[in-house]
Amino acid sequence: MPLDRSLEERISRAIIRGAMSDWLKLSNVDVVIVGAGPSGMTAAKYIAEKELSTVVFERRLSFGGGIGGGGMLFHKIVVDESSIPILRDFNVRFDRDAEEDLYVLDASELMAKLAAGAIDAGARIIFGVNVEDVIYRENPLRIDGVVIQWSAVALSGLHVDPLFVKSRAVIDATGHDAEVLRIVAKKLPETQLSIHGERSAYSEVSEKVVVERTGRVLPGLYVAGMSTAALYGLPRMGPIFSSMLLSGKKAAEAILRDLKQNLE
Ligand code: 48F
Repeated sequence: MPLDRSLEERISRAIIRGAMSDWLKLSNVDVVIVGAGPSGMTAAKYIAEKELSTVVFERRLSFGGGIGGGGMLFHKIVVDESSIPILRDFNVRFDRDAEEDLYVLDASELMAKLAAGAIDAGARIIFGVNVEDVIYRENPLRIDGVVIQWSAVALSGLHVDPLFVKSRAVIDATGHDAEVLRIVAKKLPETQLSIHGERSAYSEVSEKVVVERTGRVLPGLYVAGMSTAALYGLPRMGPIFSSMLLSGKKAAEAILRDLKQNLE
């Protein structure tokens, strides 16, 4: 090794080598999760801990999605008891509300620990990457991966061709806009997918039906979190997060089941 390399040169070489080594592995993974919000990070942990290669692409430079804003910027969110086992899996602390049958937790702790849980299970969370399209195959039709671009390029408006990531399953965990599903509905009309758009708030119903409808949308394509409400025209629920955690876990279970079947 030349001894005369400056620290600046060595910094660059280490970053480039580390990134390229990771990206070579990321070009073909078992599962791509789009969006590092609560549903995406929950799904990531439960998939990755079963030894499937799992990457979460997040267009922002931070994880958490809608968690960080708490309830109208108050730093708390709530859950009901249905998601307590998931909070325990991620080691998230919570308090029972003094009067209501609800549990209260810090938004910052939930963000940090969902991310830590996913990463410790072996998932990669890659920031600053926008998923702008999917890869598909025909006869039979299936989603075969995603098309990605740096968020900074998307924001710049420059015409730069993207790159591809092949995967056996893709989860749309992009939240209220259901971005991946919208692209598929528009560009692959033969899927007959239509996005109904989420309805106004009805938390009690929404918390149940979002979880019920979570799962496979097409071969290779799954939905979790608020994308589910957007897809099926379900009501929103506001800053109660049980359904986001349960939905992420349910999407993970659906993928684990389907991918296991494919291997048999
Ligand atoms: O919105 P978000 O938190 O989705 P979620 O998991 O949870 C919803 C709740 O936060 C809350 C709620 C529940 O009570 O109503 O809003 O359904 O996280 C979605 C993440 O996906 C990223 C986005 O930046 C956010 O962090 N995202 C969205 N579109 C893309 C994307 C895209 N095309 N490529 C990459 N990341």
